[in-house]
Amino acid sequence: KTVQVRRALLSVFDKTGMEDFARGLSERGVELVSTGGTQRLIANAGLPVREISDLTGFPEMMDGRVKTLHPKVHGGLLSVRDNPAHQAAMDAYDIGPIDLVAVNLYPFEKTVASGASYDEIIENIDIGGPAMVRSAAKNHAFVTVVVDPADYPAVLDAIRQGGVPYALRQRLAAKAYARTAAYDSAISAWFARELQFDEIGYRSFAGTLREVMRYGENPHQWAAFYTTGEDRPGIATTQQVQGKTLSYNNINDTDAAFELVSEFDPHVTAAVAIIKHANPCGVAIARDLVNAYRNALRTDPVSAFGGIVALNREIDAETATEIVKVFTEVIVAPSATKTAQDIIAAKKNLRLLLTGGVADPKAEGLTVKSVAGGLLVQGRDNRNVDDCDIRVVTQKQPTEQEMADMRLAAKVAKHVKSNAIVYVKDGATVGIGAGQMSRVDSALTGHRKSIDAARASGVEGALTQGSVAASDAFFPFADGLEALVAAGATAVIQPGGSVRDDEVIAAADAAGIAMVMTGMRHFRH
Ligand code: 93A
Repeated sequence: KTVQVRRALLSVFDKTGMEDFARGLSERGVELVSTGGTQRLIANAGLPVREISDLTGFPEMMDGRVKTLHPKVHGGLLSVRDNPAHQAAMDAYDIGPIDLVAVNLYPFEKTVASGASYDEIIENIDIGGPAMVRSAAKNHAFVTVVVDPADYPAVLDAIRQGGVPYALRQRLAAKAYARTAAYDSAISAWFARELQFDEIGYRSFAGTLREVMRYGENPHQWAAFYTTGEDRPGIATTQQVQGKTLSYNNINDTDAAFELVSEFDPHVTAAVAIIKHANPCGVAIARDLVNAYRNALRTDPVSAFGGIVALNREIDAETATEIVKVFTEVIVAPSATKTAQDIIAAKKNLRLLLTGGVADPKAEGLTVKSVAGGLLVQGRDNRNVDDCDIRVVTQKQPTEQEMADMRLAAKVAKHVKSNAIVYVKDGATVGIGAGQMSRVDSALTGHRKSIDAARASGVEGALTQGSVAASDAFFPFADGLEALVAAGATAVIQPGGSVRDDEVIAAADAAGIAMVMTGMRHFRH
C-alpha cells in the first residue's frame, strides 16, 4: 500500500521550506504543478514546474479566487485509482492523477488578529486550498496531503525510500482535517463575534453556540455556552420551563448537580442533590423524592440557601411544595408533573429545567478543561463504587446498613472537589468536607459543619456521630482516618493504595471501626 508519487500539486501561502521540498521532489522525478506565487518561487529556484493554468486550461481568475477549483484538479485528487469507471472518466476528460498535495491556507486567523478590515478578512477566507486538502485527505488511500511544512522532511524521506506508506498518508489526512476544521471554526467564531458580541474579542471554539451569557464567572468576564452535540441528558438538553435566564455559574452548578443524581438509577431509588459552587451541600436517597429532599436539606441548611436542587425523578407536587419553601436558584429534573410546575410557577424567578431523562453514569464521554495556552482532555469518570471489588481490610466487618451508606458516600465523594470527605448516615449525607488541600482538613470541615447542622435542628453534638465516611483518595497517613474516628464514623470507605495503608488499617482496628477499600480513586479538581 505504499504509493509512488509521480505528480505533486504545490500551493502554499506560507512558503517556509517549499524550495527544498520542491527540489527534493523534483530530484526524485516528481512532476510539479503549482499556483501563482508558489510556481514563481519554484521556477526561480531553477526547477521545472508547470503552472496550474496549464493543467486546467483556465487562467487563474477573479483575483485568484478561482485557481484550483477545477475537475482536472479535483478529479486528479479524488479518483479511485483501481476503479475502472473512475479510470474511464479520467481517460474521457483527460484527467491525470495527482499523488501529492502540499497546501497551506490563506492566513485567516492572522489577518483577523492583525485588526484588518472586514473586506480584507473576507478575502483571506481560503476556498480552493481547503477544498484540495479535503479532497486529498479523503483519498488518502492513494494521495498524500501535507498541510504543515514541518512534515516535508518525513514525506521526502519516505519518497526517497520508494514511496509514502499508508500509515503516514493516514496520519497526514487526519492532520489535514484537523486543520480545515480549526480553520472553519475560526471563521465561524469570527462571524459570531461580528454579528452578536463585538466586545467579546476573537475566539475559536469547537462546538455549537447555544447561548451568550450576560457575563462569566465574574461580571467582568464574557461568557458563552457551546454544546458539543453529545447525546447526554443534562444541562445541554434542558428545556427551561420558567425563571430568569441562566448565568454561567448556574450552568456549571446545574451540570454538577444533575451529573451527581444521575449516579442513581431512578428505578431503584429517588435521589436529590443540593449544590453550591459545584459542590454538594446535601445529598440523599430515599423511597420517594420528598423524603430524599428533606434529608438532603438537613445536611447543611445554611449552605443550601440559594442552591441548586437536582432530582433524578419526575418532580411531584409534594416535593415541589417543599423545595419552594427554601430560596433556590435552579431546580433540575428529568420532568415535572403539571401540578408541580404550577407550584413552582408561584416563584417567578426560580428556574425550572427539565432534561428529558437521566444521564447514563457508565457512558463514555469527554471532559475538557482549559490551561494556559491549551486544553486538557480526558475521558469522563464513568465508573463508580458499583464497579469495584470491595475488600474489607479491618477485623470489624461493616453492617449491611453501613455498607449501603458507604456506597452512597463513595458516589457522592466522586462529585465533591478534592480532597473530599463525605459522611453519610441512613441514606443521607450528614457532613461534607470539600476542596481542602489536606485530607485531614476535609475530615474536620465535614465534622464541624455537621455540628452546625445539628445545632440548627436543635440537636446536641454532631450529625456525624455513628455515620460512615468516604474518602475520594487514599489516606497518606493515619491522621485523616483518626479525624474520621474522632468525628464518630463507624465505617470508612476509601480506595487504598498508600504506602502506609498498614498504618491506616492499624488505626482503624485500634479504633474498632470497619474499613473497606475499593481500589478506585475519584479525584476531582
Ligand atoms: O482563492 S482561493 O480560495 N481559490 C483557489 O482556487 C485556490 N487555490 C489555491 N485560494 C486558493 N488557493 C490558495 O492559494 C492555497 O490554499 C494557498 O494558500 C494559496 C497559494 O497561492 P500562491 O501559490 O499564488 O501563493
